[in-house]
Amino acid sequence: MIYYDSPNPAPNPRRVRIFAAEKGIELPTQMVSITAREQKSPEFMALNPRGQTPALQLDDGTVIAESIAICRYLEALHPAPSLFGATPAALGTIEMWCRRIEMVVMEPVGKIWVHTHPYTERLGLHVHKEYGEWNRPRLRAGYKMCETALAETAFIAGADYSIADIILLTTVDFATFIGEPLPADMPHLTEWHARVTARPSSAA
Ligand SMILES: N[C@@H](CCC(=O)N[C@@H](CS)C(=O)NCC(=O)O)C(=O)O
Repeated sequence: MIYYDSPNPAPNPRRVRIFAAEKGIELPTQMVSITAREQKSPEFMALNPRGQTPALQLDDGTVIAESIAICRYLEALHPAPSLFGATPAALGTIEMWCRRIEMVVMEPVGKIWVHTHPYTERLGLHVHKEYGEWNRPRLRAGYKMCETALAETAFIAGADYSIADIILLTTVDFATFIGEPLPADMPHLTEWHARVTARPSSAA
């Protein structure tokens, strides 16, 4: 098995590293440099036609790309501790939060990154500054949804730490890196961030 990884601040490969750390799984790793554009090399594109990290190549050659698909594979191999939910209700609630975070937090962060950040401008991507700016209040609204939920529960999908916390943590840290720190008027989200950052896995 080879895990094709990229260093921080890339948020998606970090999801898998945190997930593996929570489960105590060691992943034989090969680094792919995003700054050197190695993810767009013909060799890597043959593994993952999206030209993105992470990707996991199994011993029989099968390639699983998409961070959450890799985590699901690892969960099936190592069911305990369950991070996708051990009961039908937990499974549904965790999945709901994963989708919400992807759609209302990660999505605006990605748009702010691509459309306002000097790094992506240098890459010559198709940049629409106004659209990037329009996503800043969308991100705040996404954070507000999390803030309201975290007033009631220790973790984003309930009483237990889950994959949804991993998606939110990696997204928040990447947002901070691109100049969008957590809003100062969201104390529950700020406390949650300290709580999940205190876990040893967050160093991944
Ligand atoms: N939906 C994918 C997103 C993967 C992704 O956006 N990877 C970023 C690193 S965080 C990447 O490879 N960016 C470089 C590029 O798109 O060329 C996942 O969850 O794995």
